[in-house]
Amino acid sequence: MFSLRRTCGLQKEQGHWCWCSLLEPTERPELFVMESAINVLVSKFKVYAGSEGSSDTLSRDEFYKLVKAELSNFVTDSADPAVVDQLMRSLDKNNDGELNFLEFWQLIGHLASKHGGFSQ
Ligand SMILES: [Ca+2]
Ligand SMILES: [Ca+2]
Repeated sequence: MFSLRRTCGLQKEQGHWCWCSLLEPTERPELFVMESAINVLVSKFKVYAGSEGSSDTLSRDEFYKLVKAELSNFVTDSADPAVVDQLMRSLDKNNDGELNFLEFWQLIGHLASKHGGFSQ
């Protein structure tokens, strides 16, 4: 399994050398899988954050929907609004009532660590 990496380089096109972007094969499947995982997290965040108010942050309702639909196996009592409220307050470091991506990312780190059996 391999992926394609975009680089810049000199390439001969129609008899002339030009500076173009090239696609090169790279054999780094592990990195590719991790990059895909990051892509999924970012695009899911954007989908939920984009439903109301600022598209860069999750409102309480957006966060509630995301947790319920996407993280219900990892977040205990994810259907309980009080639990999700408490969780949101613990992540909302600047206390603006919204979660930006980095505030949200703390939850992913915490869940991943717990899932992997690492000490907290
Ligand atoms: Ca939003
Ligand atoms: Ca915030």
